[in-house]
Amino acid sequence: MNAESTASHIALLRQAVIDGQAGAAAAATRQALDAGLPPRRLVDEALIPAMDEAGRLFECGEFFVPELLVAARALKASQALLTPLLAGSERASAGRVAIGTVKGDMHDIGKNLVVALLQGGGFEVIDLGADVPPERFVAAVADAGADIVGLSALLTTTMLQMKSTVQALEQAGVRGAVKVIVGGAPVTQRFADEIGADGFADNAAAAVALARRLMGRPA
Ligand code: B1M
Repeated sequence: MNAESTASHIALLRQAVIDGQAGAAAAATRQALDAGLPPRRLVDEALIPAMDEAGRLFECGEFFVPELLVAARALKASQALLTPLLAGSERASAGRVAIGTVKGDMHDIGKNLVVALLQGGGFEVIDLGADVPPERFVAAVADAGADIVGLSALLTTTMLQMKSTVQALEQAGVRGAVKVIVGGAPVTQRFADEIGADGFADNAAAAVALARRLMGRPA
């Protein structure tokens, strides 16, 4: 496929997401995959830039929450087709990760990408969803034996829940049994250090490399 055709597949998908057209986003994804574009390229060059653009339009007052919601729905229509391809077929053996977006926070697109790539990296993933209170993370360690807890937050207000979750793990006496990794747009390495997390990753691929390192495996 030539560069022009690749660019046009990517532009079509990106625009369908920004416009909140779920059907068009799914169709553009299928066409791009049929044309041989790798799923990771569609995520990195169409889906993430589309949400960044939606965020920019929201910030400058051209988009409101309903537009963000339909854009997110369109992205998920594409993501549903890409996730099984990203997750691959490697047998889960690298470790067990319980992951969720913290309490009060409904943003789950980035977390879902981290889930897909962790699965692709051979991890068994317990996806707790969004708006997850600290006690559910504690239960995932105490009852389900998670080796790693993954916390995602997209709001400067909810990232404080990461600290509450680390404290809840300490209070439940299970902090020593688990590694905590954190990520999401407002989260930084400095914040991760401040709250006593074991690691920070600023994108989904880096989260997999970090999880592997924490499990004593080569990244
Ligand atoms: Co909201 N929202 N939103 N939103 N939203 C942001 C985050 C915001 C930056 C937009 C803006 O103002 N420019 C802003 C936050 C401001 C702040 O706190 N400083 C904001 C706001 C204000 C809000 C509301 C308060 C709006 C309102 O109601 N007035 C509200 C809050 C609702 C709530 O959660 N309680 C709200 C609602 C929503 C929707 C529901 C409409 C929708 C979410 C739909 C969904 O997720 N199901 C939405 C969206 C879509 C966005 C933007 C536009 C896009 C987020 C996204 O999906 N990015 C966002 C603006 C932006 O980020 N550009 C915005 C793409 C995604 C792939 O990236 O999630 O960063 P990201 O994930 C990356 C990395 O961060 C990392 O890997 C991922 C892949 O590379 N990563 C991890 C993520 N988690 C990780 C965990 C790890 C490791 C890495 O380890 C465990």
